[in-house]
Amino acid sequence: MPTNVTAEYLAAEEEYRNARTIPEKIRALEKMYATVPKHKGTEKLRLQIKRKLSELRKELEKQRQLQKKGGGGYSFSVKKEGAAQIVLVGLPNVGKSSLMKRLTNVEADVADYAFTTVEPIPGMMHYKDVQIQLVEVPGLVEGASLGKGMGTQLLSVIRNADAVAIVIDLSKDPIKQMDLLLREFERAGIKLNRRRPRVEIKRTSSGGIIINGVENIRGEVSEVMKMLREERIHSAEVTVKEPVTLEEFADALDDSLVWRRAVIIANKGDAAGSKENYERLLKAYGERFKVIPVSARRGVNLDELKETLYDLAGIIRVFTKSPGEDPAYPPIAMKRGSTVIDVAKKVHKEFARNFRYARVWGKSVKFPGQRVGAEHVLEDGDVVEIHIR
Ligand SMILES: Nc1nc2c(ncn2[C@@H]2O[C@H](COP(=O)(O)OP(=O)(O)O)[C@@H](O)[C@H]2O)c(=O)[nH]1
Ligand SMILES: [Mg+2]
Repeated sequence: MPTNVTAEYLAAEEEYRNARTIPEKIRALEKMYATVPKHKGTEKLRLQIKRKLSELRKELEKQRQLQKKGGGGYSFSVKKEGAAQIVLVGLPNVGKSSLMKRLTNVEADVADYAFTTVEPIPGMMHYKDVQIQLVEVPGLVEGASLGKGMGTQLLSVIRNADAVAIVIDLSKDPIKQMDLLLREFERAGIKLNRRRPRVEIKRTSSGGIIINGVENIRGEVSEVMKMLREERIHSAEVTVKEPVTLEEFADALDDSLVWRRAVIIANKGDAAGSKENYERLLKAYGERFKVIPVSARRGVNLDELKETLYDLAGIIRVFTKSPGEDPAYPPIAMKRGSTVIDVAKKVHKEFARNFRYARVWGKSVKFPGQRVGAEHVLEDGDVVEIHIR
């Protein structure tokens, strides 16, 4: 135990020792983590706390699964439809249902009191020839991740989605809302607009641990070895592709974490005080999140919102065509980063198997009808003509 911890830390540690339930333990550990002085000498301690938190998070999830099997709990999972699934998350009463009504085909209930919506409600947003599924998640409340108000179920809906749209009410303090939401996400192991540190782990059947890029580890390598042992990785080729701290290395190893792209929808832009609140929100979170101000009530800025959600979905539209014919309609929705061969596979197995080359028109090529190979990466709106043997 480092000697230089604070009284607050010791109190939190005492609380942890006395904690009996998993949520109590999690709260106490979070306090410990928050009150530990951040310097080199406490790095191992912080790692230990994070590790314990990750274990508890997994345990909580396991309990939930068991409850579900026993018929004692609900499962809120929403079947994915369309090209991507985006969840709308926020506190109660921020205007999620109103936005669903504006953006999709659902008849969502809008009401002036909290907790109108008690289970996730999906709806389809049709934009640029693509169907994107939006899911309204019932209002998150403080402690949701610890099981309050169906919180763990709701958070698992969020974990399963492709991307997250956080809805903030500009008629109220936006920072308070964000702090509460981000704390719940953090507890649930959902990382927004961050990416998994680039550490690759290839398990091998023998040969022990080999580390490539060891100079990228900003900390003691013996700690890394210990983490791997604790994860029962005894033989593997580990490649550290960018500089990482020990905590970042731990995050890369932690398979209880999910990494998702997110934007902030700043709603009620028509309300009193909304301008100041928007400025505050932008100042605090504008670097990490795209913030898009709207008014669901007045229908303001909804086209830009659709464009933002489309972009968030991370999909591209690809039009296929046969030689001498016009492009087929509608286009196929593909994940961003998809290649010509990915499209061929989606069209027909034979196309992929007998692929020779393709001609492409659009943003990804230098001139119209350019001849490209199987691994050519496509862009939104491209037209592809596949030539087979
Ligand atoms: N002023 C204003 N009120 C809004 C706006 N959007 C929703 N509301 C109101 O906020 C309340 C809650 O809306 P609702 O969509 O049910 O929120 P939810 O609980 O997040 O689904 C209702 O009284 C809505 O009329 C908006 O853009 N401006
Ligand atoms: Mg609602």
